[in-house]
Amino acid sequence: MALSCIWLMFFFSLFGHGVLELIEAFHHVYLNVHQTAQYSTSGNQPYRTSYHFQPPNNWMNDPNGPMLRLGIYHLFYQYNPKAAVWGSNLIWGHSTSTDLVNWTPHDPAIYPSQQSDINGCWSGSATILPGGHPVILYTGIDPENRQVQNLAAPKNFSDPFLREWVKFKHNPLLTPNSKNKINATYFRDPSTAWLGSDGNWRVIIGSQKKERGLAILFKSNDFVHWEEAEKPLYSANKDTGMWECPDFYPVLFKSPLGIDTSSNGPDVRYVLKVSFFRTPHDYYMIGTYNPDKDIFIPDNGPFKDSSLRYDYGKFYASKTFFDDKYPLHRRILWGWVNESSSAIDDIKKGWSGVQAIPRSIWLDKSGKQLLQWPIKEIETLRGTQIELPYQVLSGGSVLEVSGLTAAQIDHSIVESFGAEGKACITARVYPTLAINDAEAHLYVFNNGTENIGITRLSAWSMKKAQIN
Ligand code: DQQ
Repeated sequence: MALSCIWLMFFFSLFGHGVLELIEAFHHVYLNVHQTAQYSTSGNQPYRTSYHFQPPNNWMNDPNGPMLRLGIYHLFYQYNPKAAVWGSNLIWGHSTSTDLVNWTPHDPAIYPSQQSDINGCWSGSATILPGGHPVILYTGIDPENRQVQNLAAPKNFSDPFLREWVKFKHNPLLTPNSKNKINATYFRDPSTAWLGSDGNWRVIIGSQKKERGLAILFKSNDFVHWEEAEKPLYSANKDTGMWECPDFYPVLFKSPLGIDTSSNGPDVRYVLKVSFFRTPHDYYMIGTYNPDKDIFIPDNGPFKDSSLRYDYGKFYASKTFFDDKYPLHRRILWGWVNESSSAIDDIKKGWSGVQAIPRSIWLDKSGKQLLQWPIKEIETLRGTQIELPYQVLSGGSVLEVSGLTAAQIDHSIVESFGAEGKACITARVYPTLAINDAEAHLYVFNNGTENIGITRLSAWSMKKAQIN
């Protein structure tokens, strides 16, 4: 009784009186999912990471619905509870943290239980509504394998971990149909919604029409009834293929501070990121958003092969959220880092996929590109430090830095941040010798012909985080 009252009060304030009778909370216990998710990988695991986020076993891909609520960070993720490879029948895994470094696992949050997601719960995003209530929009795969958009909300708002989620009884909210002419296999991954000064919510959804990617814009005044805008927020002018996981958010000009997704104003620029299914890479553009006309005008024209990327290695289906945990004000970026190994190797080791270390992301002073840096909290894992003083590395020479063990280079992933966050490259590596307790060697190469002065070189061993 108490629970349904909370639901009613919540939806009363959220959706207004007329919509109340449409809402009904329910939750099926999907026994099979819970049982399977208990198993963990076993045996020799030299490539599992120590401080990159991974579930205990099986396949993980996109980060979903990251958010901060009441001092607790939530990360949901695309998870196959039954295998170490992708399967269309995906669910949302869920973990929480107070520092973005150590993570506690929870039961899966969203899994097939309605006609509108019976063939899989694909990617989506969280939006914090006025009053601090989070809701999730996500893509469901329906019985005809159409991609449709669904709404879910926490069952119990007084649970700080938001462990149980219930779905809107009248899902789906949005369907591809003959009227809107949206292709049913290219309609997915709702972004975090933002609120315009006209009181209407906006959300973008990834799609393609005639091989050209587009971010379709929908508007709503109650978060339940959505109308397609006359024009997409942005669309490609050439064959890019499907745009997945679009993300649209404001950044401050000449400040590294993050701002809420619905903020606007004279010092604000906008970022549109889309994940190109074909390549697969995450590209972004910086530009101006006109909230009256609901169009985005990129500074440097349409997407092209030379457009900016978040990361020049493996990093895909990323998503940001606004973090205002006191005293912070920052935007955090999550991104999925796939394996480079074969599916056969992944099945053998029993898992696949990690998340990159969450990164702070902000606009460079030039306004021309974004900067990224691993969140400060990751430094709490630093152990023994090795520090080399100023020295000159002559052209063609190699400097060896010893004293680290293999267990300290996070086993199978290397994330590099160059030029104070201007260029990021993430790679998967599967060493065969430098594993477990074997000694690792760190080398600094100067492959050029000129001598180079190294002002300072610091390296740390890293402690293990508590992850799931
Ligand atoms: N992964 C999800 C889709 C999304 C894709 C399915 C991106 O919703 O488009 O697992 O990696």
